Amino acid sequence: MRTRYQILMAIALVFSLSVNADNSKTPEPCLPVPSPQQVEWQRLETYAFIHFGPNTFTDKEWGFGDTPPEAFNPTRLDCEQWVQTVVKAGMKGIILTCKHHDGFCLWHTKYTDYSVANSPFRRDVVRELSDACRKYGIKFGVYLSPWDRHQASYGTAEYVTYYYNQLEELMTQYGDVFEVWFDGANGGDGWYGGACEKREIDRSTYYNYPKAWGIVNRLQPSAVIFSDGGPGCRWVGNEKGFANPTNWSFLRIKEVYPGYPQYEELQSGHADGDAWCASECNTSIRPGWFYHESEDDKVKTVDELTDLYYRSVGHNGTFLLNFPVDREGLIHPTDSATVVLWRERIDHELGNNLLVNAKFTASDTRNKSYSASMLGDGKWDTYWAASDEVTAADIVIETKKDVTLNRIILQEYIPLGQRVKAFVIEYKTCCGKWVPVITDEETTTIGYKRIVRFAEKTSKEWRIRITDARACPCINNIEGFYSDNR
Ligand code: FUL
Repeated sequence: MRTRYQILMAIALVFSLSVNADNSKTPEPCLPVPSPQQVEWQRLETYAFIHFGPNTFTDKEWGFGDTPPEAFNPTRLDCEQWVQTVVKAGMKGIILTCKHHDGFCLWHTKYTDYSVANSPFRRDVVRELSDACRKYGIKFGVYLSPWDRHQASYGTAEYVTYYYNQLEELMTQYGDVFEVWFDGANGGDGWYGGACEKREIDRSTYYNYPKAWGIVNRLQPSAVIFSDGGPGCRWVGNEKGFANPTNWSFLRIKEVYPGYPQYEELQSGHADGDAWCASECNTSIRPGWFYHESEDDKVKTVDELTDLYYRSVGHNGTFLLNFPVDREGLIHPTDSATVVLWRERIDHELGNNLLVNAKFTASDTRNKSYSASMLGDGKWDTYWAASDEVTAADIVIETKKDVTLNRIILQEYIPLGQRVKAFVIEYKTCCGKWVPVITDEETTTIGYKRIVRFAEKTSKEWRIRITDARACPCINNIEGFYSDNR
């Protein structure tokens, strides 16, 4: 039995909704919302990682910091070859391990002798890569390992100052930086400088990350800061390159820090998070992050990479694919050939939008500026929106002739937040019945981009039923494709 109080509250709620709803206006943002930098970052969709350093020459993944600089001696290093490969693979930026856990610096830093400047190679790799990125019009990003197994001061306050100084060098001397990577593998125990010695640090406080992030914000205001818990973007909680189909771009931001133990949560984000922090799905094209000759025949296949694209970009994340540069200083030919073929595959699968001339109508439309016809116009900043009080609505798509589809792309207009909680894709059968398509993934969140693969169906009428949302849905794009690769 409802109490009189509950009934009065329900009436008050309905009344206040109808008083506040003003459907002649732009929808109110549904908090949390992304910053303009976060939106631009997510629209990059795919970009590359490069792991390169002494480990390349010693066949290790985690160097102890005791490899002499003489070991670093690539014979044909060519950053333009890296960038050209990445550009051909349709990726929009490169993040370089300027310093990995072994502490060796790939730039001419004034704070340590342990750098390329004292190797036979001598050249400043960070300079050459950042110049090449500018030349070819792609973005440059920085990975600077907080953990350092070379510096004798590691574990003391002196090291943290050293770390900030290095960050400052990288943020001021190499032009614009689009992303800065704060690795969650940030030390505590193990080998240092070749000695088996433990230095306990408290991962959540030692590095004073807010201070480091302040340096980035001051010197590179448009850079997005990556760590397990953002603040710009978050690790996705695995190193396999995928996000869960249900993927919120939110975190309970105060709970998560680099090295956060409950990292599996990051695969879906926090549905009740209070800050915008979308996921970046990182993985390597080979089993290791660094080059090992023994992995030359273990490069991921085009099929595997394509699947990961659907489960990263197509699950509301970005895709950060690593290339272990080899001992010559080049991206290995197998890796570069594979990644270029991968992009051709994606363009083949998602290049021909069969809904481009379709008619879109919606069961509810906020006002004529937000008409469903916007859904097919290919523009980023026009969108269909429902009325304020509507959190479930249908979009019907009609094509002139029958089309066969097995992929649908849906996008929310994220500057106003991530809203959709559940949806269903349907097609109309020849006897006029709406039937859901068969997919093995849950159809819950959409976010910046959701790509649903399903068993192919042929129809002239399709329907996207948004069955639940945090606020009135705002969708800016719907596309449909047929791929002969099921
Ligand atoms: C991890 C590191 O420990 C690996 O060596 C690699 O750099 C990967 C991208 O992040 O946390």
